[in-house]
Amino acid sequence: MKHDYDYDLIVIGGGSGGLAASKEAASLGKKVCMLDFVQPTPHGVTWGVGGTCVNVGCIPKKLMHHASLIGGEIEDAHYFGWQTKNGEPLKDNLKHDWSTLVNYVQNNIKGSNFSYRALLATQQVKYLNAYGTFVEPNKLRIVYKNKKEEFITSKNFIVATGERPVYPIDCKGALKYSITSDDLFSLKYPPGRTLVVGASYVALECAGFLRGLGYDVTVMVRSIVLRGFDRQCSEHVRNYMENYEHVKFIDHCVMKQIDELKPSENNEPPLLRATYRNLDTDEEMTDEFNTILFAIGRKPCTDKIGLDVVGVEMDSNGYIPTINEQTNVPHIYAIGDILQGRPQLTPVAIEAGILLARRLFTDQQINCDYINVPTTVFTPIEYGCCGYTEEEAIEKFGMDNIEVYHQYFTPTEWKLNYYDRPRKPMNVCYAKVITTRSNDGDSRKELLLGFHYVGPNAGEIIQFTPFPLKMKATKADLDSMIGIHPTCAEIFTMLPISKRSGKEATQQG
Ligand code: FAD
Ligand code: NA7
Repeated sequence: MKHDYDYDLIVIGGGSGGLAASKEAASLGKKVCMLDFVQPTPHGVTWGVGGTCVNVGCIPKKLMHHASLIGGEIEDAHYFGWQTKNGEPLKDNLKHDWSTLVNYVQNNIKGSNFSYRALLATQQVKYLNAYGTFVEPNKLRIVYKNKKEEFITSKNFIVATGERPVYPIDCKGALKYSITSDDLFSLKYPPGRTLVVGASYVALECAGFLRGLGYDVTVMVRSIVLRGFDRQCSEHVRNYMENYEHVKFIDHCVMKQIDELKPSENNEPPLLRATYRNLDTDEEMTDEFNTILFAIGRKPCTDKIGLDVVGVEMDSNGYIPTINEQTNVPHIYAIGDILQGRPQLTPVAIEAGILLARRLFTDQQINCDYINVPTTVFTPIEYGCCGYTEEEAIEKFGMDNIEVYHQYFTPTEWKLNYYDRPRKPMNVCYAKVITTRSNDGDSRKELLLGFHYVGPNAGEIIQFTPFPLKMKATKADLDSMIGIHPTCAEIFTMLPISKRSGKEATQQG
């Protein structure tokens, strides 16, 4: 039976994955509609097309991280001869203005929203700023901001609705008085004394840049920092933040209640009282903060879009299991953060979206490869990694069958006057390569398994490490590379010391 659908493809969600899939399908001559609608945060914050990455994720986060790094550079500038016209150190004449940063960041975001809309128009993607819900297998109800309702149909669907931050269910006052990363990047007032609840990468990144901008920051950790990342590197990041950036950490505690002592007025932050509980002792404690930011995880936006009506299977947390992005309902696909067990990163959503569109509408049948996806945590000392963590390698291959090569080092740029550089001490950067172990010590038989790097420009350095991992290169291949001197990346070309040898792994000289 022939059906007359409105579109060949409807994409629900205009974030990293949805935009990429829509544009690719349209470029292949298909009739495509992309829906994107942002539900406001409890504080009424909303944003334009582009999804999490561009509006409330990667981009504003990286800009604010960079703002904090600039402060660090200015602190050190006098060792390099820079001073004010009166001959004073720049750092003594430094003050950060939150509203200037927020304004520029928001202008940048609005520029991106505008260019996405323009690109969608030129690429013939029908963009609707409306919320979509399945009502039949091939039919959506769409609702615009003004509550106007329409129905549209399509032969194929891609669900790319992403995630939103969760609030705790057991902390009184959280919804009313606290914020999440969805509010932070457009916050009207300077955050002031801040409590960040949560210890994963969103939490530590926000804590890191706020501290770098000069705010007093405390992180509340329920169990461990950076669950899922290499333990040694995660602890290294935490220790750096604690010892050299003076971020405070409260361990084994959870929030119980937030009370407002003074509301926000005239762009000044409010004053809040946090009541929290120690999980070991059950002791209850209170402290005062201007801002309480919850970064305790994110929830997939899959529960209110009629997936149950059309029979799309989800797990108990709302993530969608797929085989090559196809759900159990053959004409409904899913990409991005809502996928079960896939890395939740922008380039992953983009790659999956583009390849899926090509598979749907051309003969090209290349699947998205979710293995060896590199990532970076943009904390004050950055951490980039790709491949196995040390724990995963031990679990998979056994302690006796892996080798861990490592080295602490100091970037050349950090060496001037190092004894007087509180945030850039000697040998605080770290590199680690995990390999399989050869019985006879022949590095040509040591297969590379994982790269870990803690130091400046981690994202730039770790970006190329999937390549040797995908090519199944060996430690000998790595050793045969000649470095670029003087750089941080060259550390990976000179890692002779294995943990097993017990030799000192700090760089001399
Ligand atoms: P999203 O980008 O979230 O887009 C989903 C869109 O669908 C949203 O606009 C949503 O409003 C819309 N939508 C939802 N339901 C409907 C509906 N029913 N109808 C219409 N529209 C709907 N990743 C990195 O790679 N690098 C980073 O440095 C990085 N930093 C991050 C920092 C933060 C603070 C956060 C929160 C995330 C970060 N990420 C980072 C993760 C990255 O942002 C996500 O992996 C990526 O945005 C996922 O893309 P997506 O297409 O799945 O969903
Ligand atoms: P994650 O990675 O799910 O981490 C959540 C963090 O919050 C983690 O440290 C949790 O600790 C902690 N958590 C969870 N619930 C609570 C409560 N109730 N109280 C205190 N602490 C809690 O979430 P993120 O938001 O950081 O990142 C999600 C994805 O978004 C990420 O993959 C990026 O791609 C973007 P735990 O270890 O469970 O004790």
